Amino acid sequence: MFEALSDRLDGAWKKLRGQDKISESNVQEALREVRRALLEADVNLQVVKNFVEEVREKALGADVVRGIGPDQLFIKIVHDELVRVMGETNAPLADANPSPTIILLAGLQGTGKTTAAAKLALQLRKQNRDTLLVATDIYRPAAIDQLVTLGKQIDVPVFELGTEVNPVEIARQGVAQARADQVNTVIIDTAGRLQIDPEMMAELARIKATVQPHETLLVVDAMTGQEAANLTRTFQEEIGVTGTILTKLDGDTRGGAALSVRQISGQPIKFVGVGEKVEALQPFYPDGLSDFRDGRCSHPGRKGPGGV
Ligand SMILES: Nc1nc2c(ncn2[C@@H]2O[C@H](COP(=O)(O)OP(=O)(O)OP(=O)(O)O)[C@@H](O)[C@H]2O)c(=O)[nH]1
Ligand SMILES: [Mg+2]
Repeated sequence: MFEALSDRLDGAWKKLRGQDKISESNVQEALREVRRALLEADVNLQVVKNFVEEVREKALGADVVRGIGPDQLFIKIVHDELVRVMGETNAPLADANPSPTIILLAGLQGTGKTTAAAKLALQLRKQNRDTLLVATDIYRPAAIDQLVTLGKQIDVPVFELGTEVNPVEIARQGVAQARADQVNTVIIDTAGRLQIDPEMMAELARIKATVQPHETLLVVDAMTGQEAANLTRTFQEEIGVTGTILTKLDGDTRGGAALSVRQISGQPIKFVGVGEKVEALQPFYPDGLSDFRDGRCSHPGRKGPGGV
């Protein structure tokens, strides 16, 4: 995901190669390259500013270690800062006791909520967790059918009450059903809107207040770029999220949304979507994200599933 970013970051290391130490003046140029690389990767401007400032302080305060050039030291500082911002390890999904674990999916239109609901159910099955999917999108005519079809495909039941019942009520009854059936996890799919819209937010807030989910996951399309930061902020302020699912990372994305979304929400990215198929969801491992491609970074970053 960050391949393009690490390519661009190469320019930053070059600024320090051959120097004998990191100084105010040479770090300035390297930082300018870092800033440019992040902006070109579509990381939000404010997030970039904070990031660069942190790296500057750490770079200037770093002790010189014999045998390690300033460029390598700088790579390590940038790497560590990326890992610090993104979190150290994978953040697992809640597993409530007593069950069911209640998961609410939220996000703008077309970001991949309905697909993610099915993908998540499939993931959970691998952990022997059975699920009930709940269809509350009564606004788009084919939305309920879409979830029902996905449910059939993966053999997971879907709770729906048609399009004439209020989404809050559908969610409430869906959770009651999961409880009665002693299902491990209930995943509530919700309607998306083109833009942040007060009605959508109010409805989501009502669903959340009613079902009291253990997880409220914001589904963000990685292609959203700069805007990802603003919408994350709004969802976080108005609804409150416990994590995000970043979708469409298989596309031509510059990956910067990951950094923005993580920083602004203050919550972990729990999964990434890497394709249209129901299998195409991976737990997100932040410590793998900044393995710089040319291998000069010695961090033993994890290249597991989702190691990007
Ligand atoms: N390439 C790719 N496509 C994806 C991914 N996730 C979802 N999609 C596609 O994105 C489109 C929208 O996905 P949906 O799951 O319907 O999105 P949604 O958020 O439920 O949309 P609304 O219900 O209209 O708000 C579909 O064509 C999906 O196949 C992904 O990770 N990669
Ligand atoms: Mg949908």
